Amino acid sequence: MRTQIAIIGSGPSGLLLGQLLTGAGIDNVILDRVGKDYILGRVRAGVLEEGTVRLLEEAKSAERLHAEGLPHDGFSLAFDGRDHRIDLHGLTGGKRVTVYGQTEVTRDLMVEREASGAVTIYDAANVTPHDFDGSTPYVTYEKGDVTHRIDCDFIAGCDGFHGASRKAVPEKAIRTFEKVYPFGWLGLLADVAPVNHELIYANHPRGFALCSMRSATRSRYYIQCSLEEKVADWSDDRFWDELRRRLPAHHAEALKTAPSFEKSIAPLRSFVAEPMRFGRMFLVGDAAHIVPPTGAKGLNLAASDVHYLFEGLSEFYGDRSSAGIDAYSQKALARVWKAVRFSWWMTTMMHRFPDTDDFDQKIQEAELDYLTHSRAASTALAENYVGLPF
Ligand code: RFL
Ligand code: PHB
Repeated sequence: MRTQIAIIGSGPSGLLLGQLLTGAGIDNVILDRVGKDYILGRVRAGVLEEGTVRLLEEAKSAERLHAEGLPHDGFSLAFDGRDHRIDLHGLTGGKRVTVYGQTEVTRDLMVEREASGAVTIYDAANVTPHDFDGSTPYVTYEKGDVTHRIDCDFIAGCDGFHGASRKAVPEKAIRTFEKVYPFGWLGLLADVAPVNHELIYANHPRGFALCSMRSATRSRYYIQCSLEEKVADWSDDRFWDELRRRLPAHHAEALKTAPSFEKSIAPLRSFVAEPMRFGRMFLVGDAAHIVPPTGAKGLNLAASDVHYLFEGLSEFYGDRSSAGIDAYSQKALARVWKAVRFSWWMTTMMHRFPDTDDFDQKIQEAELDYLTHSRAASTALAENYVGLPF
């Protein structure tokens, strides 16, 4: 088989890139090591920046998002028993975010891809990029007992943090930066009305908590937990009790509960691989970088990478200029590092660290106090939360 762009990974990065390329008449094939249902079973991000929504519109996959997504003009920071609202809309001159689950984004992109007739190969084993250092790269994969080969012009590594693309790069060609946090998030999904119409990020002596949602009838809640915790040890009742303890009293009293239908623990990590281009292979999204979910940036960064790469590839095929693909890594990384900084900062400000001493604790409290009483500081938070321009 031959295509122009072989895309490894059918998560939001791969699917969004695929849709934009197909729309521009650039042939592409997507390969994923798992099946469609498995991908749609993953519960992840919930908050979309305006730039991400714009790209989904460009990919003709935003109809349901506009009908069902929830526009949010602000969120709450809760600490010391109180709520402090961050007025995203007012502080950023009219910007907002949209609450719409990653699962739904993925589903919408898959539906559009199927309608377009573009090829997706699910359950492809041992997907491997080859010869991206030269001018004739190709990808191999196994299906049944047969090894297949796809020749292409470029490879897009959209295969997430544990994917094969980054691992195929020789060690001396890549530099990585990493920070692993000493806790995780235990998340729960339940069909019950959210405790508040906007998100609540809570800093509490017992640990961080986040009240988010997927719709007016589906809530997504998280609590900070130790990395040794096992999901099996967390009954729904234990989760609800712990969440209540970490919220200001008026929210704790208003919290409605229902049986959960998903519970999982996610570790928190900051990670960046540099550069994001290796000859004719590009890394995109989580394949190149990971942020802790506190700033809601992971999926949105994947979208901005896709934007830069799509621009570069369009220029390559349209104007026969490689200026755009040559600038991809530098442009993407400049935005990535700002989101890495923001996510690290918000994580540090909102969580309890096991080795925090009294001094660190006082600094955290002063930071929250300053943030919520200074318009300049609130504006900096809001500007990053709604997403830096791309
Ligand atoms: P994905 O989604 O991991 O998709 C990668 C795809 O590649 C496939 N794959 C392979 N295919 C072939 N061969 C291989 N060897 C392969 N290895 C992997 C996988 O099966 C998969 O289908 O990466 P992508 O597309 O770059 O998308 C990134 C986002 O998924 C991620 O950044 C976000 O989910 C992060 N995130 C959040 N981001 C936000 O912008 N806002 C949020 O509110 C937000 N909340 C979150 C989050 C992530 C979380 N977890 C679980 C890590 C909340 C949580 C709890
Ligand atoms: C979510 O709804 O899953 C979510 C929302 C905001 C975050 C992280 C996750 O910062």
